[in-house]
Amino acid sequence: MKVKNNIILALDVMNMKEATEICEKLEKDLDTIKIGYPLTLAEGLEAVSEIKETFNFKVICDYKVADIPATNSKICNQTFKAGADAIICHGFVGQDSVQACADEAGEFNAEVFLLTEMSHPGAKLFLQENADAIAKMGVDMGIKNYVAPATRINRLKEIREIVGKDAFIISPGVGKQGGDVKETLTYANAAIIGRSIYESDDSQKALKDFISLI
Ligand code: NUP
Repeated sequence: MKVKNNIILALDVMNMKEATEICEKLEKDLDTIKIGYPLTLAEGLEAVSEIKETFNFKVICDYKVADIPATNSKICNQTFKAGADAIICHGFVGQDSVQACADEAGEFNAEVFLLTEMSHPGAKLFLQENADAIAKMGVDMGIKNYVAPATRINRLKEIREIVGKDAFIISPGVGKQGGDVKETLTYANAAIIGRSIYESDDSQKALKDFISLI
């Protein structure tokens, strides 16, 4: 995946009106948007189709898919049918569940991002000790895209070492969660940034400020 200015906007607003206004303001400097449960549960999966129809954005659906393979297939099927270019799935559920997502993505010429370690403090409790194994599993499976934390640069670096230089890593946790954009992009291909941009009084300036730091 190619990401303009190496920044992906996490569009976690709760209605389409706000989502559209932000997209209009930022479309010159962005080409990739991440939509998660907040907007999807508020507005339905149509939020994905609407963004795809209105803007020239790639859309990554952050549904952290984490179910049995049969259910994962159905979740991915609906998401890709709505027009998503990629979906984020959890790795802790194991190879068969991730493979179900990858297979469905293959049917739609779409992509899967494998979530390794999450960015919030609570990820240290259970996820961190298994994150390297999750990343290794992804490599063994031929997964090319990963999500790894901007909040713990050493862990981002270690996960980069496991997945290799050709893998595509997107990294959440820049800004509000404390991660630094420049440092993050030393190891990640793109930073995912949400609240620091869309909660700003001047979201255009907030985005440009991040871009100027890169
Ligand atoms: O480990 C993760 N951390 C994280 O923050 C995996 C994620 N997918 N996210 C998402 O990235 C989170 O749900 C939100 O959509 C975005 C970060 O947003 P913000 O902290 O910049 O507002």
